[in-house]
Amino acid sequence: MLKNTCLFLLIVSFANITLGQSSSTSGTAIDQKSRLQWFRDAKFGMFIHWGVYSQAGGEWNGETNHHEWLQLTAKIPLAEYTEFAKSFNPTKFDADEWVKTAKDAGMEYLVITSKHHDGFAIYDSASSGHDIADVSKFDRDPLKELADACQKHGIRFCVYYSLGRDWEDPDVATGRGDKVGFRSNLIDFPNESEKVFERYFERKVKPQIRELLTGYGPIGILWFDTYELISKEQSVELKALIRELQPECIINERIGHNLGDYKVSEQTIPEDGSYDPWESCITMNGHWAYNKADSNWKSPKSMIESLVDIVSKGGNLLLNVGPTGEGVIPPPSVERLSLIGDWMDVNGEAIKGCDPTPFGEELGRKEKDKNGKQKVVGKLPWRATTKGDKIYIHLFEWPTGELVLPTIDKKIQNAYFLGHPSDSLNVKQSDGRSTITMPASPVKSLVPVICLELAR
Ligand code: FHN
Repeated sequence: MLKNTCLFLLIVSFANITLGQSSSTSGTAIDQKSRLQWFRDAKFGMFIHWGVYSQAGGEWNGETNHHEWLQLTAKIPLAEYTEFAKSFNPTKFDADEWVKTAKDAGMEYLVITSKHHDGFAIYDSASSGHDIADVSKFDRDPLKELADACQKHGIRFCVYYSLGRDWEDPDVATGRGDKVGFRSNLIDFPNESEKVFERYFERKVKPQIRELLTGYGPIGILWFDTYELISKEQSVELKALIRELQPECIINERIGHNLGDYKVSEQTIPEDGSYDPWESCITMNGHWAYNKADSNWKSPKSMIESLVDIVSKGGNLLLNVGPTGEGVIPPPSVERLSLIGDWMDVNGEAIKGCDPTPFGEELGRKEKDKNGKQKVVGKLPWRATTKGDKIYIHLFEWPTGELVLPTIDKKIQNAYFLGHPSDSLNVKQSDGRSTITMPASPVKSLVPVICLELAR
């Protein structure tokens, strides 16, 4: 068994593992490896984009392609947006329902947008008047209820926080060079050069991060977004604050300045695998927040294939839902998550706690096309994950007759489809190849998984 593909980059950042010492809430030292262990085993989480903007369902003045950037894309002055926030009253919001939907899908953690770019906190933020408690009709704290429901159902509660964009605060500039102000509220605060990030950092960021890390129990991940113009010193200070308040809390890379604990890829799955922790965050249709006009839903099979592809490359999938303004996760999302959950019920052992592929040739190889543009060719319609003495082969297409795999230098003692442990498959290992005879009729599964049990 050897890692022989050019695409599987073996990067072990020792710095990450050895130097990341800090003490836990119980004062015991925490190393980076233990801090990240649950995340590395979890593999699959729910991303939730929800806030005042969800009420509009993407529609404003007849335009239907708005989303969580509504205040900016619809050019809504802050006073009018705050007026709009007053009607935010998600009476159908049921934290237990949301968390159960995640759990039943086989997800292990949940990341909720505590404050998105509109600067509106969907929790009771003592340090800001631009929050659900002070502005909206809704007299409950959704974050508190979600944190409690996560605790109850054994799901890690995590929070998203828009770090370098805030369209309510007068001191948040964005962009450099020809992009100065490109993601700023220039309607209420037109002069970018007057904006002093440090004022916003002291007035809003640090107080709110302290609120989130002291008022909602254990926070699994602080999922920052769009760090924009935060300085290295400020990112360092913020990380120190988080390590002090919750040493076990994981911080994603969007704290800025390479100070995060893991890398994020958005709406893409890297071609290369990595041993460093990483996560792909992906939508189920074309939008993060609820957009009632968007029915471009991905198929459950394609989302399972994405999960498998990501785990086979050493990563996590953070799959997004955009609940409505009333607080309901759209039925097309719930239906798809339920089918993914059915698949995880049978095949979850080939995902959770697994290591990346032992092969690599299935990921294809890089080549330059006639215009010199790099592309990946020769991908095979299967992926592999491993756990101890088992290799799991995930079939994206049903092979006709037999499946030929690369060298496996240990004897395959047994091979069967997950869900069918007593139907052993015929395996032949010779000339550097392992050949598995496929049953005549395909196994009924969106992505059938073969378990290969190897001799110790
Ligand atoms: O601008 C945001 C966007 O609204 C969304 O939250 C995504 C999720 O990762 N992050 C930013 C775009 O990179």
